[in-house]
Amino acid sequence: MDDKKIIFSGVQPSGNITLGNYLGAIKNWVNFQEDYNCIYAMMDMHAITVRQNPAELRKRTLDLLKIYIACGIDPEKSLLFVQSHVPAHAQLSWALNCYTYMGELSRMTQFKDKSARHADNINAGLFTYPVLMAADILLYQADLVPVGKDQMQHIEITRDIAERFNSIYCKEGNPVFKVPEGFLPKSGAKVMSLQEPTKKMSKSDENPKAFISMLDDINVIANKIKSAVTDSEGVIEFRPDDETKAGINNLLTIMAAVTGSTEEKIAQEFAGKGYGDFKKAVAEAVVEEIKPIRKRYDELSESKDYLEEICKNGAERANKIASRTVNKVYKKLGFVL
Ligand code: AQP
Repeated sequence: MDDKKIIFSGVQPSGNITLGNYLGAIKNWVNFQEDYNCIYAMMDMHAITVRQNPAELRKRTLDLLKIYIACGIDPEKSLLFVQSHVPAHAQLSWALNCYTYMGELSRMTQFKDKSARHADNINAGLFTYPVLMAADILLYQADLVPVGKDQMQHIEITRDIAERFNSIYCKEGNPVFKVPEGFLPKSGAKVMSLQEPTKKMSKSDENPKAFISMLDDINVIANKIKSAVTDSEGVIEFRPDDETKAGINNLLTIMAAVTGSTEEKIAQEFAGKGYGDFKKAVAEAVVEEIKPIRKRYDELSESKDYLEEICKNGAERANKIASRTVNKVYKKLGFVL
């Protein structure tokens, strides 16, 4: 490996990828590829913390790889792999479980949200999800983890676990784990639901009108934006601290993230215009962004062998890097090697 810094990130194939996943994470991954060693995974092991249909999970995992590539992740530049192809994730996760406290895990917002939404299946995996995520990141000695805002709490606990482990076992310096930093995009770090704009846009939302899937039909995307919940004030202004403007704030954020402008500038451009015109413009901008991605995605659907080859090569390379970290950890723990 050269001396470039390391980026690690991933998405779980727990549903069709949303505009939120794209703007909060994947879109930003593309830009890192020149200056960093980038590692991006399909996080299928995380997806089973809620019940999945096996055939759909298998399909969505490969669909996710197609989306990564269609969005501009280049398999020649970035290391792409399926999480379950690398046993070290489960191995390190178990070890780190023994260095993570119940109290820390019970404070995690995602655990609280998901256990409320899946009250019939509050499994141990849902509770220890952040430990597996810590293992994902620490295995590759990542410097930077580009994520959406909802995952920042999990980056914090990853840092705590890494620092704790290092302080117990690496007193003489030479830490086992690099302590990673989270990285948020300027706009789009938290894209909200189109129907309940005080809630995050999620791919597992039961209401399909609440989220835009990157695989939605182009007309469906435009219609979902046009029927997004706003307010009755009729004023296009960016007021991030005003909950009554959550719908308009969200559309401004989406437009800013897609165009590379800022919410304030866009609000100025649309000052005095009606919500109908504004929604139409947001829909057009989003469709323009997604259209070429869809085209490339459809082309990739014809290239099964190419995708399988990427997964195979990715798994080989990832296994090599990850098993090095697991060996270091096992040695520190006192396991017989
Ligand atoms: N609404 C969002 N806005 C911005 N970023 C988002 N991310 C998720 N939702 C938004 C970011 O996308 C990356 C991948 O997320 P994930 O699939 O690993 O898990 P998640 O955060 O739980 O995403 P979802 O869509 O809400 O999935 P479900 O419904 O299965 O729980 C992460 O970087 C995340 O921050």
